[in-house]
Amino acid sequence: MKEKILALLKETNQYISGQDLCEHFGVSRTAVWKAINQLKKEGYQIDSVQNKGYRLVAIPDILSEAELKTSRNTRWIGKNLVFFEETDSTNNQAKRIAEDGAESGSLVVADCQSAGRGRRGRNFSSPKGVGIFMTAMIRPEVLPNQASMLTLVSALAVRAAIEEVAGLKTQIKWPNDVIINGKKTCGILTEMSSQEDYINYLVIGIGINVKNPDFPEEIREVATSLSIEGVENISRCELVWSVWRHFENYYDSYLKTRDLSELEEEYNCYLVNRDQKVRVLDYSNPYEGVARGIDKSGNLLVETKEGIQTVSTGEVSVRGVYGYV
Ligand code: BT5
Repeated sequence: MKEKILALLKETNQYISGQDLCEHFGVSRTAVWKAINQLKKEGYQIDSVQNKGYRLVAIPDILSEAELKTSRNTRWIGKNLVFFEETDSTNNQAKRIAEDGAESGSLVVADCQSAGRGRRGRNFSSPKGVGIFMTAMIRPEVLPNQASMLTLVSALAVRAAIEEVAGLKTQIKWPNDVIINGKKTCGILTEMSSQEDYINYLVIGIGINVKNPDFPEEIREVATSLSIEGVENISRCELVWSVWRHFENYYDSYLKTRDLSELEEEYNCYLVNRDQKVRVLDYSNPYEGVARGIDKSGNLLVETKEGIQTVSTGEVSVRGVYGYV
């Protein structure tokens, strides 16, 4: 009921009387009153005027199931939405629903995570009320070895969304970080369940620091948020859907060729360490070179004295020679 009333208030943008709401939804006055009170408690500013009714005055930044569902403007991602105030990891939840047969495009969103994960068991800081932690589960009809490129596709989508919603210029640190002024504002973790030549499902987990005023000591040097970069008042819901709208478009381009032929040029424009010295942390054999950009399979091309080395995702980390980027 709460969600339906919210949707109607958003749509009309005028006073609607309690009586009209009762009739429209076929419920009692008390039910309407309860729903309105719940919405107010969540932070919606609703004007109630006797003889006129209710009007939605302002929507604060609320990450909730009702707000997400009433603001979705994607084509297919998030039609099936699962929301948690808190969960261990949205990637774990997305895998659970995938195993239970959820449809491709299902989206899990959380306001905070108790066990947010990065790559290779690293931790991803996921405090309450300030960030976005979300995972889309898709069942792409591509080969397992074509799937890691979707991390790069997602990074493009996050970059475009941050520019659209916050007006901030961002760059991408290959393969999976979105960077503002040399610091990380978003990390992406793609995981897959596959057989030899078949993907059961893929989960794309995205964590964005939106309103974090500060970070734990151990990541203070490398992390930033959109508010630290000067943009307050961001609607996290708007940013969620902007990411997935952009993702849908980039994903269409990717599916045409099942590689990054159409996207490689754009990705390279935003690559933070293009033409910079990087250190490739290949465990057995670390080396330095100059990053030249990605190829159409999403590999990073690193020029060394021995020639161009092709670095594939998952195997190694790349660091700037003088710091994080
Ligand atoms: C990542 O790994 O950056 C992938 C992060 C993916 C997080 C999302 S949130 C939704 C979904 N659910 C999950 O459980 N995960 C996904 P990696 O490249 O390995 O980077 C991890 C490193 O980033 C850490 O070792 C820290 O140095 C740093 N870090 C941790 N938390 C951070 C944060 N909030 N912002 C910026 N850097 C952070």
